[in-house]
Amino acid sequence: MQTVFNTIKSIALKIDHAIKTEDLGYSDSANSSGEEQLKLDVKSDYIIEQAFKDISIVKALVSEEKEGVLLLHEKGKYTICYDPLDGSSLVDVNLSVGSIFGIYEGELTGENLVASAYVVYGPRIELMITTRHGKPLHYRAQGEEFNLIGEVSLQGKGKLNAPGGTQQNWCDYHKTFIDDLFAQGYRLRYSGGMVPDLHQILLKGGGLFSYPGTFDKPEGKLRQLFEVMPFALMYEQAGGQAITNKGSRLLELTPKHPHDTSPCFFGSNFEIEALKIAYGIKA
Ligand code: P6P
Repeated sequence: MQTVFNTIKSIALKIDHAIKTEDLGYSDSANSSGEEQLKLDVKSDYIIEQAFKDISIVKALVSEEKEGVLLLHEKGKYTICYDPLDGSSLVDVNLSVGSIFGIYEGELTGENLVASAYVVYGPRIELMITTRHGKPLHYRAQGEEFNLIGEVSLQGKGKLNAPGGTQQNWCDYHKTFIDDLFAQGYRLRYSGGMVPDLHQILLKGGGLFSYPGTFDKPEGKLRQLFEVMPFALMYEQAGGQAITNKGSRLLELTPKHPHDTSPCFFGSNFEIEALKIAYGIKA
């Protein structure tokens, strides 16, 4: 597994360089979700594929930017599902973006997610890594080296509220719940980039990130394999919760298609328990 993490560190340095030096324009292609691809999306995907292709413990790759499964090594142990540059449309307004990695052993289901990692490309390059054991580990790049900053834990209750999705398409009880958090004094922290938005809540002690089912996207927008479940593992290992709109753990999801999405809620225990009440999941 350490080989995978070391490879992610080298990927992070290469993608950060690409962000800072390469063309921000659109390519002439679309990804498997039909979204226009930036040249940076394609370049970041290429960097990741090239980095893992000679790592024998990596059986296959599944990219948010492509259809299907890329088989690398028949006898490999891990399948890595990744979003190469999540929130890439924010690069041209100079906001932070990120790469997300889910490391699966066996079938691509939540229970087989054995580790996850994400990289934040911001004023500094930051890396978060977790397995099923222990707290997430926070690293910061200094030149070509990643220095360990420490373990990350969520407090029981936080102060930040990151409400995703188009508000006019929220259901009434979701809007009431979100507005009530603000009425309690929660601070709005939402950039439209999942990685920096969830990173901020983790590092600032807690709160809630929500991307609900909406009238236009009943199954939510965020992808189970590449986005939702890797962060669900991070939040659970940090002492928080990560659930669906039905109250089940996101790590119990079993995607039918690699690009399946799910409504998702990540946060400290207090906020998640309050959401369960607002959603009628618990009394
Ligand atoms: P909305 C970026 O496009 C992304 O996939 C995530 O990084 C982010 O959390 C979400 O979409 C933002 O979506 O609908 O709130 O703009």
